[in-house]
Amino acid sequence: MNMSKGRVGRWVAGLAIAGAAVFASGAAFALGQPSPWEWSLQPSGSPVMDNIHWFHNVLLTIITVITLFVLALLITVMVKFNARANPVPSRTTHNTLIEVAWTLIPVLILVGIAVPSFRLLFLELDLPKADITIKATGKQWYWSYAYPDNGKFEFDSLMAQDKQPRLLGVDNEMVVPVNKVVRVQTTGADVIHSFAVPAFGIKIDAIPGRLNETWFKAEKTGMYYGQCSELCGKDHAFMPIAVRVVTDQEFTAWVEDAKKKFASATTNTYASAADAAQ
Ligand SMILES: [Cu+2]
Repeated sequence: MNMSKGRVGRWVAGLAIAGAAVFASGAAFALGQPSPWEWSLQPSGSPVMDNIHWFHNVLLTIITVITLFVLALLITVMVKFNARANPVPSRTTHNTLIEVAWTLIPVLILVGIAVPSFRLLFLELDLPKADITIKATGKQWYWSYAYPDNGKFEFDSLMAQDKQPRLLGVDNEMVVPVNKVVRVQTTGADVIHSFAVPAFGIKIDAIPGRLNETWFKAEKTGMYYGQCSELCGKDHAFMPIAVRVVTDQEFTAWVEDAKKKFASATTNTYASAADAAQ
């Protein structure tokens, strides 16, 4: 008996140490990109992601309490009502109070989950008035970004082998101003892709012949990375999304540069999207 208690004690101690190690390594969380030993969501960079974090933690708490409760019931049944401990079983078949409780309580829990769940869905789907619109076109295998509000230029964004973080760095980043509502419209030029940036809490399919939209508001300047999240062919894993969030002045300056730099590179995605729709 004492032996097994000691073993359980060592187990618990071992788990605690492992947990602490994971926490310590997690302390080096980088904003906007995955980090080694990451075991939860990326740090939030937008109001939507703040809400996703909150909802995730609430659900995790509810699930944990329910699981522990069921575990306690199971252990009670195993210890108190096994054939040896309880040779003459009770012949009870109904208990109105318990039956009402085990119906009503789960219903209340589900309703309690549904309310914030719908609130979050509406937050994600109801676009606030946009300060800037960017059209992201998924192609095999890179992204093109068009800035219809800022001079209609468009450019391609390809993974850059020589850039860090590995497999996430690109040659031409998507640039957006900080604390502005950015409307992202997505479409696919060939097959279905998916535009996803975890720190902003966005993931939306880019479908040929259709225009989807989502939004984010980056609350801090810096780099934010995402990836195509729909299996789209051979180089699906190598079409990262890199978003550089800058101040208003930096954004204005970048737009002026980009207009010149990408003037000749302007391709006709509107035409190709129309082709795909036919
Ligand atoms: Cu893709």
